[in-house]
Amino acid sequence: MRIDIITALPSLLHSPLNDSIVKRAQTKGHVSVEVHDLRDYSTSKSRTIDDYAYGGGAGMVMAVEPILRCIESLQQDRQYDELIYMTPDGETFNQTMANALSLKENIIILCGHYKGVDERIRQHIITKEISIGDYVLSGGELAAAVVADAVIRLVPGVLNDETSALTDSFQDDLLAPPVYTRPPEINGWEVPEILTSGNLKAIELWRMEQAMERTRIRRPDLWEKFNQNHDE
Ligand code: 6GU
Repeated sequence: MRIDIITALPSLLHSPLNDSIVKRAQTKGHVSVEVHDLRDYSTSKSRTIDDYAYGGGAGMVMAVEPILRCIESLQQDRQYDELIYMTPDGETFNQTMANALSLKENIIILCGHYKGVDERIRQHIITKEISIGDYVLSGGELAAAVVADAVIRLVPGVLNDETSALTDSFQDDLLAPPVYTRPPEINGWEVPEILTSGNLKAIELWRMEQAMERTRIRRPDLWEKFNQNHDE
């Protein structure tokens, strides 16, 4: 899979995409992530990418031309399955969207800034608009890093048995059960006996019960969804 991220602030993306699982996914060749500085596609000497809003009012608008030039140059080399715009008024990101995006071959992620991009880019170029939740960030970069991380770890081959996504929270509409490691007791705090029993069937059952109980108490909305899917 290839992910091209277009941004006015490339440095905000370098650190989150160059560590841990996301870095390993790139070195192992499962994914390549390229960050593009929108200013490189400006036509002005001062590398401007924004302009005043028509109709007046506070705040600048990201102009059509640099974005078009950048996207068109990327499209010369490959076809893109999805052109995503990161914006607080997009569809709220979730694990289902992450799963779907992890199956795509090539995607572009455009990070919004200032008052956003000229509406014509959204109307004619963008195929999907994503928000990561109901709060406002200074720009789409951190949101793009969140989406890229969630997607990359799901790309086939990226995770091994130990880090398998199958046991993640949300993967089956349930939160993950609690986990413990050595020592078996510290400060009088004990590991649940069943986990040291060696009874694999009983442990699996206990984890399922814990996951269900946790979901019921913490996320009644997910719990309802889980029950609907398991009623049929
Ligand atoms: Cl995608 N962008 C910005 N600026 N703020 C956000 C967001 C995106 N998602 C949630 N808040």
